[in-house]
Amino acid sequence: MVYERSKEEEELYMQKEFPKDFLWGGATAANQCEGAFDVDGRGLANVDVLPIGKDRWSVVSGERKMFQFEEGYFYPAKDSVDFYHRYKEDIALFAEMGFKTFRLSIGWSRIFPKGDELEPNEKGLQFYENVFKECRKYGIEPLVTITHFDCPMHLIETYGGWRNRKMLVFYERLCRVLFTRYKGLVKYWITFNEINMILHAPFIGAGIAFNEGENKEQVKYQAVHHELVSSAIATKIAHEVDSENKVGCMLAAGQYYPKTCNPKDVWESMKKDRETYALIDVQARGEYPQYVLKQWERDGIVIDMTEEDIALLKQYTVDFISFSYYASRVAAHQVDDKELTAGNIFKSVKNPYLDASEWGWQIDPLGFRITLNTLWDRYQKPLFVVENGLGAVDTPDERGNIHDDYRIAYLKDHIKAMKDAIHKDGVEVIGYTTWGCIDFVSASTGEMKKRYGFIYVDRDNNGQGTLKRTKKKSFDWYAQVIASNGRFLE
Ligand code: BGP
Repeated sequence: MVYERSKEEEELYMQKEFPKDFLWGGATAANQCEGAFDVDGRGLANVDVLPIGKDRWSVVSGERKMFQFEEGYFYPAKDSVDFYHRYKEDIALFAEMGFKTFRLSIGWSRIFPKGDELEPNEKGLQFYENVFKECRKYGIEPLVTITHFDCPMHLIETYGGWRNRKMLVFYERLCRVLFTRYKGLVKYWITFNEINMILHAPFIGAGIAFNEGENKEQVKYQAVHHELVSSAIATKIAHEVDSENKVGCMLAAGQYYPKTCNPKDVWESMKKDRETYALIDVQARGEYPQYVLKQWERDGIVIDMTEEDIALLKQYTVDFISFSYYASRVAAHQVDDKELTAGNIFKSVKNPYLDASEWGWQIDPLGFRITLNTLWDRYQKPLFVVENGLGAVDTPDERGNIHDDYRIAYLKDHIKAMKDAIHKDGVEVIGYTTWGCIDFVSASTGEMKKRYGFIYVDRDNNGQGTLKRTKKKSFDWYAQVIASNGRFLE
């Protein structure tokens, strides 16, 4: 669906830029780009033992315990695209596009290989210090996700991951080390990537693998509580260590539309949206919303929560709200499986008014504007779009060039929609990092084939390839968008 505008809107649109210090850039995640899974002391992590193929989802969802590499499986994150050894080359390319910011995440088991050590692994700390200094060399502001699904396997096998309150100690230790070591190098932090993902993919959201017969909702929400308190503690420490620090929460967003005006469908879409926002309500407002407490009552969920927890949540709310947007979704009170389409982990009823990507993710730039407005209305805190992009099959032509006009079209329409949210709706947006600014491993499928980058990487789903980096057509296009601060969008 092309983002339509009236003539006068187009006129107004073309005159305006984005805010003066708007943070344009691109986003990555350690587990999807670094590779070097066992280099310089890095310990085994949950994100390493996710195989590509049909069994991946059972591991991601915590239904199947796969705590080690097993015969007969391929694990794409072991090497991925080797950002660990090639970060200088990659950051130079990001700088060539004019990035103002670069989003990356910390591999927890690089800093604490087992997770419960008292002292960090210096080689891990040195790696990220080198990366941040490389960014600053080009005037690029690092935007650091402390946990982008990573959890050391030792913490999972010994303590059960985030279901165990001891994780508050280990995560606080990690944060204190990061904030102290990188003071002056990093000031934008995100505590947990897509914290709502824990409700759908608990093994990557919270290092949870379920035991036979246990109450999964009880386990998930207790783990959620531990992460929310940890996020508040991280916010407290970040501000104590450096008053310059800005801490954000992060959710996988995308407005739910009711399938019809039947009040039952509208109610269903409101419930699904609340599922998306519930945890952010806590991180942004400082307390659990009544609808969550009532749901726990109905479902017999009893959370171990102390007075101190409640006080921490209340006092240390976030400075900004960051989120991923790929697609809007559709909810209905009665759903027939054949109506469903794919989406970022969450299934959605197919929207007949929208086109979809090759992976079935619906393309809805106006939905992006709607989601921006909903989040702004709900929280009235600065918004940071930290993931938006199109996963597509990019095929080099006979000369090795990639003509990803489809990706340019997707990004152009979404940036236009974001611009309207800012200039016509008054939404405060501080930055935009496209997802997967360089090709690497897909989180949901483990594929290399599902490419998001402005930079093509020669590697296939089986790990074959030279890892050679090649600029796509969208590389120069995005460089112009940034250079013109959003005026150029043709
Ligand atoms: C989000 C994750 C990212 C990224 C993105 C795209 O859930 O925060 O890690 O992977 O989804 O999804 P995919 O890689 O499955 O196409």
